[in-house]
Amino acid sequence: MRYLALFFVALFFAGAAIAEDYTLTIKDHKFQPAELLVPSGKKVKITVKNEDKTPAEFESSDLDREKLVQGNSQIDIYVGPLNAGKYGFFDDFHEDTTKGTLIVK
Ligand SMILES: [Cu+2]
Repeated sequence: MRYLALFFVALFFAGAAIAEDYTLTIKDHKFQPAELLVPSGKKVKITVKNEDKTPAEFESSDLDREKLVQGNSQIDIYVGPLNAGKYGFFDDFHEDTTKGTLIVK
């Protein structure tokens, strides 16, 4: 019985460590959604799907991330646990049109 309780405690902490999944799509050189809402204090996995034919580079100095996304492909980015606030990001290859904000609440 005691071991069973320990098992559930371990399961609980394992669950807390698993990242929540979010998707960010790049289409026609725009991020969809332009504002992505994620929870504070949690590890977050963001899949960046590039539906354009041209490569993009997901970049954020706020999040300290920079990663190439080839055309018609996707990458995963892990961030957090983050404090509540707003974190800007953009496509370094199309900085004028392709930008967004990660809103952490
Ligand atoms: Cu860059």
